[in-house]
Amino acid sequence: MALLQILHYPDERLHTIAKVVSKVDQRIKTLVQDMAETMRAAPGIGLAATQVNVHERVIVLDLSPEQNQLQVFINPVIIQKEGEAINEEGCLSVPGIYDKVTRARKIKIQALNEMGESFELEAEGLLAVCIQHEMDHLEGKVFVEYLSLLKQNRIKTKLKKRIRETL
Ligand code: K1U
Ligand code: ZN
Repeated sequence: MALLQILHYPDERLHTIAKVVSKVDQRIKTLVQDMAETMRAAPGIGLAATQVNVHERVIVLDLSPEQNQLQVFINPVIIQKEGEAINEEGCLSVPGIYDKVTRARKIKIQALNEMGESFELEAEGLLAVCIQHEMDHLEGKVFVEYLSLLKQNRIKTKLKKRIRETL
């Protein structure tokens, strides 16, 4: 397994739209394992392939306290949405920034698992928030883009300053 580098906002590569995975082969299985290791090491509860500069429709999540219940979503599609909920979000690509985002309260998704098998899942609460947040990454969207332009510019300035200070 390998630790992958996580891209940081405002890196333009975070705005790439991911391609559909045509075959769940050994390359995708290795990517899933590397993404899981990278997410757990960060530490985080989710990761989209876009964040590690791989522009294919792959998401990993682990919301368990022991970090031992990996959930894999390949080519995820939202097939039902219900209601609205506002939740505080964070992002490994926007370190140290947390803010409220409005999303669907309940969703039903269809995806492939790491064996290439199709499944459907109903989600609400943190699971629904994370799935929608990670699916946005696959569309090239970062959660701060739901915030006002003033907030987005402040975040960009802060993160660029942090990058300069670490060089
Ligand atoms: O996409 C990402 O960068 C992962 C992100 C997922 C997420 C969390 C909360 C709301 C929406 C999306 C994170 O994992 S941020 C870090 C985090 O939430 C966390 C880290 C350690 C322990 C518990 C939570
Ligand atoms: Zn994120």
